[in-house]
Parts: sequence; structure tokens; C-alpha cells
Amino acid sequence: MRKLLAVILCVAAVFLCGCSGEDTHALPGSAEDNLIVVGFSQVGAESEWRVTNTENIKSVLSEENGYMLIFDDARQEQENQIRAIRMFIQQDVDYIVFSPKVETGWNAILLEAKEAGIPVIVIDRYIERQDEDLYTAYVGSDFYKEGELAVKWLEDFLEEQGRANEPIRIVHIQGTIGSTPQLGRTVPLENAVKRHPNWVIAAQECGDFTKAKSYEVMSSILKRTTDIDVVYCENDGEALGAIAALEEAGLKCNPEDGVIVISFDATRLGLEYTLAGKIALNVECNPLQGPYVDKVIKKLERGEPVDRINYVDETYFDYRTITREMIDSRGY
Ligand code: GYE
Repeated sequence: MRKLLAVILCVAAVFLCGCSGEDTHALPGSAEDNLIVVGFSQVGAESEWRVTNTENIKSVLSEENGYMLIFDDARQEQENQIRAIRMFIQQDVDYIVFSPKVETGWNAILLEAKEAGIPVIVIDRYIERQDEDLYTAYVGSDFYKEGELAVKWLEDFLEEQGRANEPIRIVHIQGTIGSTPQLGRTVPLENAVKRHPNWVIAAQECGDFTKAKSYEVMSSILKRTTDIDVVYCENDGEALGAIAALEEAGLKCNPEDGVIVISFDATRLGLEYTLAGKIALNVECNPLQGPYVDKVIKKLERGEPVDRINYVDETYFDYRTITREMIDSRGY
């Protein structure tokens, strides 16, 4: 692409000089034609997490840092992502970065990228195993680890409360079905339910990682039952929607004598709810992936080897130990 860009700039320079007789700065070898061209296909803007992720990638892959970023928002449609990636290939970008909505369905388009010799960096969510040789590196979270952490926390918490053997009725609000965060956060919970004969999934619905959908499904679940001990939400937006519905139905979201709400992401708003005790546990999912992507690309530019899997740093927040200072000192 840089070669192509150089040719375009050269032609433009000749044209401009010819027309105006003035010198132009857009000559090959100038700053512009050294920019690394990246096509970035983002899933959409469904959550606070996603918006922060987009802003971070845009701010890091900036012109000042040596990039020309072509951004495409797929508005939650996999077909739009495929179309955008195909457009990036036609534009002969230097790198393709994309956050796959779901794990399946990428084989054909990634083969096209491979044939065109364009390295692909998968961020945020994974793609299925059989396509693993079709991308250069992955930057994102270990979602299974996040799910395991949440489940272990719940086991310990119930034990401390002396409820290890009491019936525990769990409402499970899932993320976008078939996406890695949904699978990684769902499987450990389902396995734990199999391990604990006293745990039961009272309802399991898709909240699609949005507050609105979660509010809607939680409200309809509450029409069927209010006998709920735990609400396990797969992101903060869903937790906020579920809490609104629970409170409207007169239930308390309070881990000590009400519903234990578990969430993922640890966005600023989600952590305010954790500080207030309404979200008992918030497992962080770090959206600040730009610096990791930058590092991978810069290494590839220098011809250095890169790690295929690059997990971002993450922690978790417990309502008993979170403080105002922790929230205020965070970068997002
Ligand atoms: O948890 C959720 C978002 O893929 C990690 O998608 C991401 C998830 C995140 O919409 O809020």
C-alpha cells in the first residue's frame, strides 16, 4: 500500500506542481507516504466497552504515530465486516485489524487476505480454531479465565455466607450468542452448575450485550419468577439493564440480603454500581487494546517475530474492597 500511496502522491505532486507552479510537500519519501495504512473493522457501538475500545484504537493508530487508519463500523452485522475487509483488501492496505462479531464464518474472507499477502490482526474476540493459521496475531482478553474467575468468586462468596449447600437460583443473561466473550463467560458457569447440584439456572436469555435488551428480557423473566439469588450478566450494560428491571419489580440488588449481581467489563459506570454494592463482582475486560496492536505492527514492520496470542492485563473488583480512589485513578 505504501508503494501505491507513493505512486498516487507522486502523480498528485506532479499535477499540483504543474498547475500552480508551487512546490508541494507531498513528495515520495515525505511523511505521508511512510504512513502505515491500517483497515479496522469494528463490530459496532453496542456498549460502553466498545466505544472506549474504538476511541483507544483510533487515538493510538493516529497519524502522529505513523498510521493512516481506515475505520469501518459494521453496526453488528457480520456481512458488513466481511464487506469492509474485502474493501481493505482491494485498497491494498498494509494491515487489517478486526474484531470478529462471532467466531465462525471468516474462512473465505481471511483466505482472500492471505492470498493478497496482507497480515491480519484479530482483536477483542477470537475466530474458530480451524482458521487460526489465517491471522498473524490476536490481541484481547482471556474470556474463559474471566468466566472461571467469576464462578470461583461466587463459590467462595456463597461458602462465606454459609449458603454452600442451599438452593441457588441463577438468572443468566448472555452476550451475543457465538461471540467469544459469550462462550468464555457462559461455559464456566454452566460447568459450575453441573458441579453444584444445589445451583440451578432459573432462566437463561440473550441480552446481546446491551442494556435495553437485558432490561427487556429481565423484565419478562420477572413476570415468571422473582425467586432469584444470583443474576449473572455477561457485561456491564446487561447488568445495568437487569438491575433496573429487578429494582422496578421491588427486588434489592445487594449481595448481603438481596440479589447477587455479577458482571464483566468494569467500565466506569459499572464500577460505580460495584462501589454502591449493586454489582457484587465486576470482572475487568480491558478495552485499551490500541497500544498492544501498535506494538505488534511496529514489530512486524521491523521484521521481528510477534507473539500470536497477546492477552491484555486485567483484574477484578469486589464490592467489599473497591474504593472511590480505584475508580478515579483508572484510565477509562
Ligand atoms: O464485554 C461487551 C462488548 O467483546 C469484550 O463486547 C467484548 C464485549 C464486551 O459489547 O461489553
